[in-house]
Amino acid sequence: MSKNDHSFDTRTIHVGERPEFLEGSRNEVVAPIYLSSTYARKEVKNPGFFQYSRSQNPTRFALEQRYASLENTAYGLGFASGLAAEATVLFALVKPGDHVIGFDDLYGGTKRLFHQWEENYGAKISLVDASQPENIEKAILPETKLIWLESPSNPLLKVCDIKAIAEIAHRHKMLVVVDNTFLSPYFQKPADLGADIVIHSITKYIAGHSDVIGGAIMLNDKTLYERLKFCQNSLGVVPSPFDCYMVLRGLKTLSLRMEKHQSNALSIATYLENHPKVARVYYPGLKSHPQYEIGLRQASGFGGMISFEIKGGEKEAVEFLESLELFTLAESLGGVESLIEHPGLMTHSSITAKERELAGIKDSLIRVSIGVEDKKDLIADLEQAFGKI
Ligand code: P1T
Repeated sequence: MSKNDHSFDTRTIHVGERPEFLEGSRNEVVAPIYLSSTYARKEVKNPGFFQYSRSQNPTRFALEQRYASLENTAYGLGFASGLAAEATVLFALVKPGDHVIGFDDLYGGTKRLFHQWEENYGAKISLVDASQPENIEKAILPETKLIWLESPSNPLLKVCDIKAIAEIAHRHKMLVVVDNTFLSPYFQKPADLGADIVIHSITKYIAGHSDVIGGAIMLNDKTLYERLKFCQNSLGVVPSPFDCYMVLRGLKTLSLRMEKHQSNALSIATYLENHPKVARVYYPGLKSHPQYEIGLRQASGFGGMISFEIKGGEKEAVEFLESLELFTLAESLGGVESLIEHPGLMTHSSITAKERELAGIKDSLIRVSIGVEDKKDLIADLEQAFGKI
């Protein structure tokens, strides 16, 4: 039985941990961190598997095996950040004159990267509301190469039908990229739904402890993998061995963490939905969410991210955020500690106010990454902060 035949929870712990090249010679239960930047060869023309750490490194190799295993794909690639993974996909696949269709609700840094690609490299990008698949179909041009999705999206938690969009894309010979950061492979496996490329900001749930910046690409197609691996090495956008080790370690508790993030989030979303000072709650696990049924069909859970609009505007939102004591006011998400932020002034400030308005990101919007603390303490902190405004 190979390690990849085991269930998801077992694979988060074991895949890659004891690579075959360790067997026989060493007996650590936890694989060491391989820091060497280069590898000796016995013969000039026979370099062996490891040559130079930018091209491949044993700790990264272990992690890439685990990435592939968890997303049910043939291949995994590690990157220095989520944005490094994204830039590599654009570098490898989007040339001047090519067209990309993106979800109109995406992480602000991803939109900023798209704008750079448009301005400096002559690509065309259209952002559409992908929660209605027909909007994708309408935006297709003869030169469209990629469709770029997040589901749920950042920060409005919109859900799109990955399978339906993949069918449209493949009919038109286009590729689908899904950023699976918000659910992690514990709750959703986009490649099983037809996505060609799965992307992660590893910084978030996969590493899980707010102490690593990392990215990943998982995919099945060998030619595409070889192209992306070539670009990973030529651009040099690789993670350090220490960061790879941190992710291998963090991943071992992914299943436990995701369950707790989700059960806390469901209770807190319900609390917020009933709060008199809250105008609207965005959480895919609430029956009131417009794409609740799609989420239920394509994922096994709804995750730990919630956004909500506070009654009032920016002033009330800022007062509320600055009154919290247990929630940490910070960008990022997916760590064990609860984080809270104002998308308009923080994570999505790199796009214009006009673009935020078009995407529906209001000044009263607050985004919460629910941690794994005791939910009673989290609700008590929210309650005292609501009391201050
Ligand atoms: O930060 P980095 O590891 O480079 O990942 C970028 C990224 C990509 N995709 C999604 C869905 C993301 O949320 C992010 C990063 N997001 C934040 C820092 C944030 O607070 O939303």
